[in-house]
Amino acid sequence: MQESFRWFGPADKVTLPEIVQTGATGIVTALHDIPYGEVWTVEQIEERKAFIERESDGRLSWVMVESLPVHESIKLGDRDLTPLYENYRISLRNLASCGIKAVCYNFMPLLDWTRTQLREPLPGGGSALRFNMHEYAAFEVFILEREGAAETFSADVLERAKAWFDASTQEDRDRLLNSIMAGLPGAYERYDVAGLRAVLARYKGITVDDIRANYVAFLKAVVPTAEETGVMLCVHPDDPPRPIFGLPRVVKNAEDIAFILDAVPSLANGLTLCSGSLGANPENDVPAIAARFADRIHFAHLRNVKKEADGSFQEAAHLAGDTDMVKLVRVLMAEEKRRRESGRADSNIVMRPDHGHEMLFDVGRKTHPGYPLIGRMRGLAELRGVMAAISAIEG
Ligand code: DNO
Ligand code: MN
Repeated sequence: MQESFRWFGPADKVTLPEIVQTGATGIVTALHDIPYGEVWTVEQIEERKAFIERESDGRLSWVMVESLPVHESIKLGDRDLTPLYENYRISLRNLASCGIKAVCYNFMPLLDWTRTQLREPLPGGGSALRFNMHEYAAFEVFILEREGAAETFSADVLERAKAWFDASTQEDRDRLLNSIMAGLPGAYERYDVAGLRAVLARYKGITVDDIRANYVAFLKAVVPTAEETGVMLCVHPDDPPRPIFGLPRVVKNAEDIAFILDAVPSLANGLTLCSGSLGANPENDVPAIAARFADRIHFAHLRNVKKEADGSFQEAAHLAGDTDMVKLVRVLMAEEKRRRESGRADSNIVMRPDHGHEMLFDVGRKTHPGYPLIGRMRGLAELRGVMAAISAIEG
Protein backbone atom coordinates (compact mmCIF):
# COMPACT_ATOMS: atom_id res chain seq x y z
CA MET A 1 0.00 0.00 0.00
CA GLN A 2 1.14 3.52 -0.51
CA GLU A 3 1.67 5.16 2.87
CA SER A 4 0.13 8.59 3.07
CA PHE A 5 -0.53 11.24 5.69
CA ARG A 6 -3.25 13.84 5.91
CA TRP A 7 -2.15 17.44 6.00
CA PHE A 8 -4.60 20.33 6.32
CA GLY A 9 -2.62 22.83 4.26
CA PRO A 10 -0.14 25.60 5.12
CA ALA A 11 -2.12 26.50 8.27
CA ASP A 12 -1.69 22.99 9.69
CA LYS A 13 0.55 23.02 12.78
CA VAL A 14 1.98 19.72 11.54
CA THR A 15 4.49 20.67 8.86
CA LEU A 16 5.50 18.90 5.67
CA PRO A 17 9.13 18.39 6.81
CA GLU A 18 7.73 16.67 9.91
CA ILE A 19 5.56 14.44 7.77
CA VAL A 20 8.62 13.49 5.71
CA GLN A 21 10.06 11.97 8.89
CA THR A 22 7.07 9.66 9.35
CA GLY A 23 8.23 7.78 6.26
CA ALA A 24 4.98 8.39 4.39
CA THR A 25 5.38 9.38 0.75
CA GLY A 26 1.89 10.57 -0.13
CA ILE A 27 0.03 13.67 1.01
CA VAL A 28 -3.70 13.68 1.42
CA THR A 29 -5.11 17.17 1.40
CA ALA A 30 -7.68 19.60 0.07
CA LEU A 31 -7.99 23.26 -0.81
CA HIS A 32 -9.82 23.93 2.43
CA ASP A 33 -10.23 27.64 1.82
CA ILE A 34 -12.36 27.28 -1.26
CA PRO A 35 -16.04 27.43 -0.30
CA TYR A 36 -18.17 24.37 -0.97
CA GLY A 37 -19.50 24.28 -4.48
CA GLU A 38 -16.87 26.51 -6.08
CA VAL A 39 -14.42 25.43 -8.76
CA TRP A 40 -10.87 24.45 -7.82
CA THR A 41 -8.83 26.14 -10.50
CA VAL A 42 -5.74 24.67 -12.16
CA GLU A 43 -3.64 27.54 -10.77
CA GLN A 44 -4.75 26.90 -7.20
CA ILE A 45 -4.17 23.17 -7.52
CA GLU A 46 -0.76 23.61 -9.16
CA GLU A 47 0.28 26.07 -6.50
CA ARG A 48 -0.59 23.70 -3.64
CA LYS A 49 0.98 20.76 -5.42
CA ALA A 50 4.22 22.70 -5.95
CA PHE A 51 4.20 23.86 -2.33
CA ILE A 52 4.04 20.26 -1.11
CA GLU A 53 6.89 19.18 -3.35
CA ARG A 54 9.05 22.19 -2.53
CA GLU A 55 8.56 22.13 1.26
CA SER A 56 9.27 18.41 1.41
CA ASP A 57 12.30 18.60 -0.83
CA GLY A 58 10.57 16.40 -3.37
CA ARG A 59 9.92 13.64 -0.86
CA LEU A 60 6.15 14.03 -0.72
CA SER A 61 3.55 14.35 -3.41
CA TRP A 62 -0.17 15.04 -3.38
CA VAL A 63 -1.75 11.66 -4.08
CA MET A 64 -5.29 11.99 -2.80
CA VAL A 65 -7.81 14.76 -2.40
CA GLU A 66 -9.70 14.65 0.86
CA SER A 67 -12.25 16.05 0.37
CA LEU A 68 -13.70 17.60 -2.69
CA PRO A 69 -16.81 18.58 -0.75
CA VAL A 70 -20.30 17.99 -2.03
CA HIS A 71 -22.42 21.11 -1.65
CA GLU A 72 -25.35 20.88 0.79
CA SER A 73 -27.82 21.72 -1.99
CA ILE A 74 -26.79 18.56 -3.82
CA LYS A 75 -27.42 16.48 -0.69
CA LEU A 76 -30.75 18.23 -0.21
CA GLY A 77 -31.73 17.82 -3.85
CA ASP A 78 -32.46 21.50 -4.38
CA ARG A 79 -33.86 22.63 -7.67
CA ASP A 80 -31.29 23.79 -10.16
CA LEU A 81 -28.22 21.71 -9.52
CA THR A 82 -26.72 22.02 -13.00
CA PRO A 83 -24.18 24.72 -12.03
CA LEU A 84 -23.05 22.82 -8.92
CA TYR A 85 -22.65 19.55 -10.83
CA GLU A 86 -20.78 21.44 -13.52
CA ASN A 87 -18.41 23.01 -10.98
CA TYR A 88 -17.70 19.60 -9.49
CA ARG A 89 -16.94 18.20 -12.94
CA ILE A 90 -14.64 21.12 -13.74
CA SER A 91 -12.76 20.60 -10.47
CA LEU A 92 -12.34 16.91 -11.33
CA ARG A 93 -11.00 17.81 -14.78
CA ASN A 94 -8.65 20.39 -13.30
CA LEU A 95 -7.33 17.96 -10.72
CA ALA A 96 -6.81 15.31 -13.40
CA SER A 97 -4.95 17.76 -15.60
CA CYS A 98 -2.57 18.36 -12.68
CA GLY A 99 -2.06 14.62 -12.32
CA ILE A 100 -4.17 14.21 -9.16
CA LYS A 101 -6.48 11.35 -9.88
CA ALA A 102 -7.99 10.18 -6.62
CA VAL A 103 -10.74 12.06 -4.84
CA CYS A 104 -12.38 11.24 -1.52
CA TYR A 105 -15.67 12.88 -0.55
CA ASN A 106 -18.57 12.17 1.76
CA PHE A 107 -22.32 12.39 1.60
CA MET A 108 -23.06 13.16 5.25
CA PRO A 109 -25.74 15.80 5.60
CA LEU A 110 -24.42 18.94 7.36
CA LEU A 111 -21.82 17.41 9.64
CA ASP A 112 -18.68 15.37 9.20
CA TRP A 113 -17.34 13.12 11.96
CA THR A 114 -18.98 13.70 15.32
CA ARG A 115 -17.47 13.23 18.79
CA THR A 116 -18.40 14.42 22.27
CA GLN A 117 -14.82 14.43 23.61
CA LEU A 118 -11.82 15.74 21.73
CA ARG A 119 -9.38 14.97 24.51
CA GLU A 120 -10.46 12.04 26.65
CA PRO A 121 -7.51 11.35 28.94
CA LEU A 122 -5.86 7.96 28.53
CA PRO A 123 -4.39 5.94 31.36
CA GLY A 124 -0.67 6.59 31.23
CA GLY A 125 -1.00 9.95 29.51
CA GLY A 126 -2.20 11.42 26.25
CA SER A 127 -5.76 11.59 25.03
CA ALA A 128 -8.18 10.19 22.46
CA LEU A 129 -11.33 11.20 20.63
CA ARG A 130 -14.46 9.73 22.18
CA PHE A 131 -18.19 9.49 21.53
CA ASN A 132 -20.13 9.37 24.77
CA MET A 133 -23.67 8.27 24.05
CA HIS A 134 -25.26 9.96 27.05
CA GLU A 135 -23.57 13.29 26.34
CA TYR A 136 -24.61 13.11 22.73
CA ALA A 137 -28.18 12.38 23.93
CA ALA A 138 -27.99 15.29 26.37
CA PHE A 139 -27.05 17.57 23.50
CA GLU A 140 -29.75 16.37 21.16
CA VAL A 141 -32.59 16.06 23.67
CA PHE A 142 -31.94 18.81 26.23
CA ILE A 143 -29.76 21.41 24.49
CA LEU A 144 -30.92 21.23 20.90
CA GLU A 145 -34.37 20.11 22.07
CA ARG A 146 -34.93 18.24 18.85
CA GLU A 147 -38.46 16.96 18.51
CA GLY A 148 -38.63 13.16 18.51
CA ALA A 149 -35.03 12.76 19.65
CA ALA A 150 -35.82 11.30 23.08
CA GLU A 151 -37.45 8.21 21.57
CA THR A 152 -34.25 7.28 19.79
CA PHE A 153 -32.37 6.55 23.05
CA SER A 154 -32.71 3.81 25.64
CA ALA A 155 -34.20 4.71 29.02
CA ASP A 156 -30.84 4.22 30.66
CA VAL A 157 -29.01 6.55 28.27
CA LEU A 158 -31.74 9.18 28.66
CA GLU A 159 -31.54 9.04 32.40
CA ARG A 160 -27.78 9.55 32.37
CA ALA A 161 -28.20 12.29 29.75
CA LYS A 162 -30.62 14.12 32.04
CA ALA A 163 -28.27 13.78 35.00
CA TRP A 164 -25.37 15.12 32.89
CA PHE A 165 -27.47 18.03 31.67
CA ASP A 166 -28.75 18.94 35.15
CA ALA A 167 -25.23 18.99 36.52
CA SER A 168 -23.68 20.78 33.52
CA THR A 169 -22.43 24.35 33.49
CA GLN A 170 -22.58 26.65 30.48
CA GLU A 171 -18.91 25.89 29.98
CA ASP A 172 -19.62 22.13 29.80
CA ARG A 173 -22.33 22.76 27.21
CA ASP A 174 -20.08 25.00 25.14
CA ARG A 175 -17.34 22.40 25.26
CA LEU A 176 -19.81 19.77 24.04
CA LEU A 177 -21.01 21.93 21.16
CA ASN A 178 -17.41 22.66 20.21
CA SER A 179 -16.55 18.94 20.19
CA ILE A 180 -19.55 18.09 18.07
CA MET A 181 -18.61 20.74 15.49
CA ALA A 182 -14.91 19.89 15.45
CA GLY A 183 -15.18 17.28 12.71
CA LEU A 184 -15.90 19.92 10.12
CA PRO A 185 -12.53 20.40 8.49
CA GLY A 186 -10.78 23.59 7.42
CA ALA A 187 -12.53 26.88 7.41
CA TYR A 188 -16.01 25.48 7.05
CA GLU A 189 -18.98 26.81 8.90
CA ARG A 190 -19.49 26.02 12.57
CA TYR A 191 -22.98 26.40 13.98
CA ASP A 192 -24.21 27.53 17.36
CA VAL A 193 -27.34 25.94 18.80
CA ALA A 194 -29.72 28.39 17.10
CA GLY A 195 -27.84 28.08 13.82
CA LEU A 196 -27.94 24.31 14.04
CA ARG A 197 -31.71 24.36 14.61
CA ALA A 198 -32.12 26.58 11.57
CA VAL A 199 -30.07 24.41 9.22
CA LEU A 200 -31.69 21.24 10.53
CA ALA A 201 -35.06 22.70 9.60
CA ARG A 202 -33.99 22.55 5.95
CA TYR A 203 -33.82 18.76 6.27
CA LYS A 204 -37.26 18.39 7.80
CA GLY A 205 -39.23 15.63 6.09
CA ILE A 206 -36.23 14.45 4.03
CA THR A 207 -36.00 10.66 4.19
CA VAL A 208 -33.23 8.14 3.60
CA ASP A 209 -34.78 7.43 0.20
CA ASP A 210 -34.66 11.11 -0.71
CA ILE A 211 -30.98 11.39 0.19
CA ARG A 212 -30.25 8.18 -1.68
CA ALA A 213 -31.99 9.52 -4.76
CA ASN A 214 -30.05 12.80 -4.52
CA TYR A 215 -26.85 10.84 -4.13
CA VAL A 216 -27.54 8.70 -7.20
CA ALA A 217 -28.33 11.83 -9.21
CA PHE A 218 -24.98 13.29 -8.12
CA LEU A 219 -23.12 10.11 -9.11
CA LYS A 220 -24.80 10.05 -12.50
CA ALA A 221 -23.78 13.66 -13.02
CA VAL A 222 -20.10 13.30 -12.08
CA VAL A 223 -18.94 9.69 -12.51
CA PRO A 224 -18.82 9.89 -16.34
CA THR A 225 -16.40 12.82 -16.05
CA ALA A 226 -14.33 10.95 -13.47
CA GLU A 227 -14.17 7.99 -15.87
CA GLU A 228 -13.20 10.15 -18.82
CA THR A 229 -10.40 11.85 -16.94
CA GLY A 230 -9.19 8.75 -15.08
CA VAL A 231 -10.16 10.05 -11.65
CA MET A 232 -11.13 7.53 -8.97
CA LEU A 233 -13.84 8.82 -6.68
CA CYS A 234 -14.12 7.17 -3.29
CA VAL A 235 -16.88 7.90 -0.81
CA HIS A 236 -16.03 8.10 2.89
CA PRO A 237 -18.52 6.32 5.17
CA ASP A 238 -20.61 8.20 7.72
CA ASP A 239 -19.00 8.67 11.10
CA PRO A 240 -20.47 7.49 13.37
CA PRO A 241 -22.54 5.14 11.22
CA ARG A 242 -25.88 6.18 12.73
CA PRO A 243 -28.27 9.10 12.23
CA ILE A 244 -27.07 12.31 13.91
CA PHE A 245 -29.70 14.90 14.83
CA GLY A 246 -32.24 12.85 12.92
CA LEU A 247 -30.40 13.47 9.65
CA PRO A 248 -30.63 10.47 7.37
CA ARG A 249 -27.32 8.75 6.78
CA VAL A 250 -26.78 6.64 3.71
CA VAL A 251 -23.19 5.29 3.88
CA LYS A 252 -23.19 3.33 7.10
CA ASN A 253 -23.05 -0.39 6.31
CA ALA A 254 -22.57 -3.04 3.63
CA GLU A 255 -26.10 -2.67 2.35
CA ASP A 256 -25.66 1.08 1.81
CA ILE A 257 -22.29 0.60 0.14
CA ALA A 258 -23.73 -2.06 -2.19
CA PHE A 259 -26.55 0.31 -3.13
CA ILE A 260 -24.11 3.13 -3.97
CA LEU A 261 -21.62 1.02 -5.89
CA ASP A 262 -24.39 -0.74 -7.85
CA ALA A 263 -26.18 2.51 -8.65
CA VAL A 264 -23.35 3.48 -11.01
CA PRO A 265 -21.26 0.40 -11.72
CA SER A 266 -17.91 1.91 -12.61
CA LEU A 267 -14.46 1.63 -11.06
CA ALA A 268 -14.50 5.41 -10.88
CA ASN A 269 -17.36 5.12 -8.40
CA GLY A 270 -15.40 3.71 -5.48
CA LEU A 271 -15.05 3.49 -1.73
CA THR A 272 -12.83 4.85 1.02
CA LEU A 273 -12.63 1.98 3.45
CA CYS A 274 -12.61 3.81 6.79
CA SER A 275 -12.22 1.11 9.41
CA GLY A 276 -12.86 3.48 12.31
CA SER A 277 -16.09 4.88 10.94
CA LEU A 278 -17.59 1.56 9.88
CA GLY A 279 -16.14 -0.16 12.95
CA ALA A 280 -18.15 1.97 15.38
CA ASN A 281 -21.27 -0.06 14.59
CA PRO A 282 -21.11 -3.55 16.14
CA GLU A 283 -23.06 -4.94 13.19
CA ASN A 284 -20.33 -4.01 10.74
CA ASP A 285 -17.71 -6.69 10.15
CA VAL A 286 -15.03 -4.42 8.68
CA PRO A 287 -12.70 -7.06 7.14
CA ALA A 288 -15.78 -8.72 5.57
CA ILE A 289 -16.95 -5.39 4.14
CA ALA A 290 -13.46 -4.78 2.76
CA ALA A 291 -13.41 -8.23 1.16
CA ARG A 292 -16.84 -7.80 -0.39
CA PHE A 293 -16.07 -4.46 -2.04
CA ALA A 294 -12.32 -4.92 -2.43
CA ASP A 295 -12.09 -4.14 -6.13
CA ARG A 296 -13.74 -0.74 -5.60
CA ILE A 297 -11.56 0.39 -2.68
CA HIS A 298 -9.24 3.22 -3.72
CA PHE A 299 -8.32 4.54 -0.29
CA ALA A 300 -7.98 2.99 3.17
CA HIS A 301 -8.34 4.91 6.43
CA LEU A 302 -6.90 2.65 9.06
CA ARG A 303 -7.79 3.21 12.68
CA ASN A 304 -9.49 1.36 15.47
CA VAL A 305 -12.29 1.90 17.97
CA LYS A 306 -13.30 0.25 21.21
CA LYS A 307 -17.08 -0.04 21.48
CA GLU A 308 -19.20 0.00 24.61
CA ALA A 309 -22.61 -1.53 25.32
CA ASP A 310 -24.57 1.75 25.22
CA GLY A 311 -23.24 2.78 21.79
CA SER A 312 -20.37 4.90 23.12
CA PHE A 313 -16.98 4.33 21.57
CA GLN A 314 -13.43 5.53 21.94
CA GLU A 315 -10.59 5.71 19.47
CA ALA A 316 -8.09 3.03 20.39
CA ALA A 317 -4.47 2.63 19.33
CA HIS A 318 -4.37 1.39 15.75
CA LEU A 319 -3.90 -2.29 16.58
CA ALA A 320 -5.74 -2.26 19.89
CA GLY A 321 -9.46 -1.79 19.26
CA ASP A 322 -12.29 -4.12 18.27
CA THR A 323 -11.42 -4.34 14.57
CA ASP A 324 -8.99 -7.06 13.62
CA MET A 325 -6.51 -4.80 11.85
CA VAL A 326 -4.19 -7.57 10.74
CA LYS A 327 -7.08 -9.36 9.08
CA LEU A 328 -8.18 -6.14 7.41
CA VAL A 329 -4.71 -5.29 6.10
CA ARG A 330 -4.43 -8.85 4.73
CA VAL A 331 -7.66 -8.38 2.81
CA LEU A 332 -6.38 -5.14 1.30
CA MET A 333 -2.99 -6.60 0.43
CA ALA A 334 -4.62 -9.65 -1.18
CA GLU A 335 -6.63 -7.26 -3.32
CA GLU A 336 -3.45 -5.45 -4.34
CA LYS A 337 -1.97 -8.76 -5.39
CA ARG A 338 -5.04 -9.56 -7.49
CA ARG A 339 -4.73 -6.17 -9.15
CA ARG A 340 -1.06 -6.68 -9.91
CA GLU A 341 -1.81 -10.05 -11.44
CA SER A 342 -4.62 -8.72 -13.56
CA GLY A 343 -2.52 -5.75 -14.67
CA ARG A 344 -4.67 -3.06 -13.06
CA ALA A 345 -2.78 0.22 -13.01
CA ASP A 346 -3.94 1.16 -9.51
CA SER A 347 -2.51 -1.87 -7.75
CA ASN A 348 -1.16 0.24 -4.89
CA ILE A 349 -4.00 1.17 -2.56
CA VAL A 350 -3.38 4.50 -0.83
CA MET A 351 -3.62 4.13 2.95
CA ARG A 352 -3.27 6.56 5.79
CA PRO A 353 -3.38 6.26 9.56
CA ASP A 354 -6.72 7.90 10.25
CA HIS A 355 -6.56 9.85 13.51
CA GLY A 356 -4.16 9.20 16.34
CA HIS A 357 -3.88 9.79 20.04
CA GLU A 358 -2.56 13.13 21.20
CA MET A 359 0.60 12.32 23.09
CA LEU A 360 4.12 13.42 23.99
CA PHE A 361 5.21 16.64 22.27
CA ASP A 362 1.86 17.16 20.59
CA VAL A 363 0.15 17.86 23.91
CA GLY A 364 -0.69 21.55 24.00
CA ARG A 365 0.41 22.06 20.41
CA LYS A 366 -3.17 22.56 19.25
CA THR A 367 -3.00 20.41 16.15
CA HIS A 368 -6.24 19.64 14.31
CA PRO A 369 -8.38 17.43 16.63
CA GLY A 370 -7.69 13.79 15.83
CA TYR A 371 -4.71 14.69 13.67
CA PRO A 372 -1.63 15.12 15.87
CA LEU A 373 1.75 14.16 14.45
CA ILE A 374 3.10 11.62 16.91
CA GLY A 375 -0.01 9.53 17.53
CA ARG A 376 -0.56 9.15 13.82
CA MET A 377 3.11 8.41 13.26
CA ARG A 378 2.86 5.69 15.91
CA GLY A 379 -0.20 4.30 14.12
CA LEU A 380 1.56 4.37 10.78
CA ALA A 381 4.60 2.64 12.24
CA GLU A 382 2.46 -0.13 13.73
CA LEU A 383 0.58 -0.59 10.47
CA ARG A 384 3.85 -0.61 8.52
CA GLY A 385 4.99 -3.46 10.74
CA VAL A 386 1.80 -5.37 9.97
CA MET A 387 2.28 -4.82 6.24
CA ALA A 388 5.92 -5.88 6.35
CA ALA A 389 5.05 -9.05 8.26
CA ILE A 390 2.25 -9.96 5.87
CA SER A 391 4.38 -9.48 2.81
CA ALA A 392 7.26 -11.44 4.36
CA ILE A 393 4.96 -14.35 5.14
CA GLU A 394 2.67 -14.27 2.15
CA GLY A 395 4.78 -12.61 -0.50
C1 DNO B 1 -12.20 11.86 9.66
C2 DNO B 1 -12.13 11.83 8.21
C3 DNO B 1 -13.37 12.43 7.57
C4 DNO B 1 -13.20 12.52 6.09
C5 DNO B 1 -14.37 13.06 5.34
C6 DNO B 1 -14.19 12.75 3.89
O1 DNO B 1 -11.20 12.01 10.25
O2 DNO B 1 -11.80 10.58 7.80
O3 DNO B 1 -13.55 13.70 8.11
O4 DNO B 1 -12.15 13.36 5.79
O5 DNO B 1 -15.55 12.57 5.79
O6 DNO B 1 -15.04 13.48 3.13
MN1 MN C 1 -11.87 8.13 7.98
